[in-house]
Amino acid sequence: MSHNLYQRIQDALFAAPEREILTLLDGRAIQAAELDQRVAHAAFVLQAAGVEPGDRVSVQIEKSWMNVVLYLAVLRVGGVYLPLNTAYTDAEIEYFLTDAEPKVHVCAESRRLHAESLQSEVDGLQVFVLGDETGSFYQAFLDAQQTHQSADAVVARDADDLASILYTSGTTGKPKGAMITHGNLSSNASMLTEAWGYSASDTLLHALPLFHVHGLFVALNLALINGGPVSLLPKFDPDLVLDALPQATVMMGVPTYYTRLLQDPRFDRSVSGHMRLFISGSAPLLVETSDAFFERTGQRILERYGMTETGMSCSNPLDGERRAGAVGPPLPGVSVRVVGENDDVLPAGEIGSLEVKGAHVFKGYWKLPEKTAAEFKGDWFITGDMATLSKDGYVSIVGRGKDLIISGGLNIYPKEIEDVLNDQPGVIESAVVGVPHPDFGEGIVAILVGETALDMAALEAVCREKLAGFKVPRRWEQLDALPRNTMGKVQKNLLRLEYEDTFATA
Ligand code: MLC
Ligand code: AMP
Repeated sequence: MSHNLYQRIQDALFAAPEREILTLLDGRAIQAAELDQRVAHAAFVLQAAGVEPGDRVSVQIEKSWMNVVLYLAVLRVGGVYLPLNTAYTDAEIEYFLTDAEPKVHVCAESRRLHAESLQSEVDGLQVFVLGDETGSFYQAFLDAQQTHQSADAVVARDADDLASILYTSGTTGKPKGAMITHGNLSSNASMLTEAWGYSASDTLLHALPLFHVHGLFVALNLALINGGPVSLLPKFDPDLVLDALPQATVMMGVPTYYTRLLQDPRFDRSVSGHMRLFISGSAPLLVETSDAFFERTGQRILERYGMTETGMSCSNPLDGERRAGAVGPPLPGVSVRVVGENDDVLPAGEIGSLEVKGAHVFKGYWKLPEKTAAEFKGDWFITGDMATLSKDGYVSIVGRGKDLIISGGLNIYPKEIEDVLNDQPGVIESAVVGVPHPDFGEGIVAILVGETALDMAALEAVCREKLAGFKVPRRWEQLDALPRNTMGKVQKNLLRLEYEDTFATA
């Protein structure tokens, strides 16, 4: 039996071939059987480009129906899908492509020349362009459609075979490729189906980007393995969401989506009352946001918890108490434990490091066996999050063991920014911290020590050139020295306190 996730999706599509499975902003809709046919044509293009099972296909494009088709086509041919945030700079892309060595890279026309310049570094790399129904990949797809050329078979895959590599940064500063298997994706989608009562009669309002776990694997996979329609929005925008809500039953988002919706007086019970479920994740949902949402709509947002390496691990219940400030019990098939500094499993209520175990846990980091080994204890994966487990089995994320900022649901590792800053002339050292931000949850502050007065505008320009825009600090400060403890470690907690009001009125 093949464990290719696409096989499961195809079975669901064929169960109701005429169902409008993808509905688009311009009013067009793609029926289920038609989606499978388009996937087969795109798969033909990939195979014609030489993509074989196990080959990586990296993708940095704007969200569109063709992006969905491309993702599914990569699964269908047994390739490894490697999505990249559209905000990543050329410098960041160079790192990902030379590390992952894809056979095919698909990007926007504006990124083509840079991608082609990497062909000398990445053996056999082919570059395609895909815009909004434009570009060489789209043209090849249309040609395949017109000449009736398709890759009809879904390539057989084992549960342990790779379906995707998602890069996630780390405290060492360099992003690591998390290797995610067909079995990981399939088991996580099954868990969520059960936990959230998801079915073909749900319509998903899809406003998330398609290049991270949340939009791609939690949202899209869940809807598609159930054969449920997806209302595909190009991005999160309150106007678009309000237009799409009447047709939807389920919405997923990062907390920023919900705080922004709450700022819109049009968002009330009359537009949300019919919804079955609002789900939040990727960053902590503040109790005050959860309560304000409940007051406005009469519905409690269901908060869940996960990460790139594991997919989803915990969720508040569909029925039963959705506890604000907690992420709920582990999902079916997931085990969790909270451990102390001596590796002892802690009793209920005590704060410790959260570890998870289950079929959803990834296979390891791409080309980094030692790093992989360091983050596992046997089958237990060390999440790097600090948590408590209540007597009745609810997990609460209370902090991070890792030095991580989460802004608008996007992870930012301070080390990556500090490395860039520390390399600049005149900079002696730097510390980057996240402080409360009313829109993004956390906003970034850079604190520097310089040989002389530093030119912050110039430093910001360097960051913009090297790092995606969402990683660029929004406040810049110079100090004579960074606060350190007796061990010489920078006391970021003091810096966070000092600058905590920075964005209070943002
Ligand atoms: C954009 N900007 C951000 C930002 N997003 N700044 C900080 N944090 C963010 N998240 C900056 C841009 O750099 C730009 O600034 C300016 O905001 C406008 O850009 P934009 O693209 O027009 O912004 P906007 O559309 O408002 O996007 C904000 C957002 C988006 C919150 C809607 O970031 C978003 O959809 N976030 C979701 C991310 C996500 O999918 N996370 C899941 C990860 S998976 P400038 O100055 O550069 O021009 C995961 C696991 C799990 O964590 O559990 O799910
Ligand atoms: P990523 O590495 O991008 O997949 O981000 C995963 C991290 O996001 C987790 O390790 C947590 O720190 C954080 N996260 C995800 N969901 C939640 C949540 N509901 N509450 C708090 N933190 C969360």
